[in-house]
Amino acid sequence: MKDFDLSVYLVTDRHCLRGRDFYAAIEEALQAGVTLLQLREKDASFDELLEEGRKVQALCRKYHVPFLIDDNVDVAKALDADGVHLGQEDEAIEKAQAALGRDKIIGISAHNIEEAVEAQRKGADYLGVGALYPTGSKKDASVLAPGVFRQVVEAVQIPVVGIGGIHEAQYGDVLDQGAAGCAMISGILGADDITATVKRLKALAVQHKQKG
Ligand code: 3NM
Repeated sequence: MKDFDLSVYLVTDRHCLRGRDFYAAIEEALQAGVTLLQLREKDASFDELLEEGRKVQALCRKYHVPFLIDDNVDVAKALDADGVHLGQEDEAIEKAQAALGRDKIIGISAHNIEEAVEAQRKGADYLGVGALYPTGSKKDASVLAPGVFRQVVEAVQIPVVGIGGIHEAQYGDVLDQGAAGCAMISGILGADDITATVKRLKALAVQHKQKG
């Protein structure tokens, strides 16, 4: 049984660190309570990803946080990561399931109801849906039309996380639209105070759960 908590989901990007050390910033976020981590380093080579991945995975294990790899099933397999996050490439899910086995977490990016329903049918464990707000962290991200996020959440039974331009100020609104959590780069790694921010996000998630 896959057990994961999407509520405060950290996606890495070494370009969003505001001068901080990559591993120190990640460890600070994990220690403060991030619930899931995705290594997403678009300009890293296979070998760099393996090397970085090993270090980040060790940190994740220390804090008992599942460790996912963006877009690279081979690296996920080599590291025995807890899962992958994939885009909309043909047969992405089938290939990942074949390579990694059925007990790994597979997240899929979806941008509309059709993609979301199809990803669920093929066995995705969760969906990342965005961009919800303008973001400087992904050049080709386009902001979804109002209402699409909620429609996607209502169209599927698997959990959905919001992504794209989400900071503390938007976090509660995204949960109110039915999200199981938010995936964030700059909202965490670029925060003035990573520890305080993650702790406040966690508190908001708990409050939201209690609200029902
Ligand atoms: N995917 P930040 S937006 C990795 O829309 C990613 O699918 C997106 O970074 C999508 O939290 C995005 O700094 C960037 O906005 C998220």
